Amino acid sequence: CAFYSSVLSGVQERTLVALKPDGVQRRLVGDVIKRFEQRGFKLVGMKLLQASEVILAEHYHDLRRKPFYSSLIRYMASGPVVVMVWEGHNVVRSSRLMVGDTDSAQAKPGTVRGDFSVHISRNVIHASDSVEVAEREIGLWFHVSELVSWDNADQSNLYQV
Ligand code: IDP
Ligand code: MG
Repeated sequence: CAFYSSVLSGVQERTLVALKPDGVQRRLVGDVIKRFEQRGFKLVGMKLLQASEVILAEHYHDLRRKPFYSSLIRYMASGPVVVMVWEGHNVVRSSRLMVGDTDSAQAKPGTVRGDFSVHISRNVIHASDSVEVAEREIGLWFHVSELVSWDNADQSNLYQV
């Protein structure tokens, strides 16, 4: 049925979410995973690693001319990050809303940044800002073999299938 297939195609959307070094240091990994799980998104990839300057330069390529760029790279390389790929309907847009405003001072309570941070320079978490960027970032941080396609046993509680 065309309706089901159009609904289900959006269910396959994926995004990259990362706990930045401050988020890992502050033991917020579990809280962030909990928020994405309870929302109904599916975890399809996850790892903890020390990010290299090479991968960070690629990840933040668009910001390379910003005055804060070198301090951003230093911050992101200051300790391990936890990178995750989450899948589900409208996950790119929804995760941006869950993460909150880039500037922690503007981020609304209830968002990750609005609940756990006070300053733009230590804003705890990253989430891809468009479907195209998500595809690029997932390809940058993960090898295809590290992403797992699996079925949620209770899919009909989350989607009309
Ligand atoms: P986003 O993370 O909400 O997508 P971007 O504009 O893509 O925001 O910026 C990437 C990251 O660069 C931010 O999350 C933050 O860590 C850092 N950043 C952005 N603007 C500033 C700034 O004005 N001062 C310091 N760091 C900044
Ligand atoms: Mg961004």
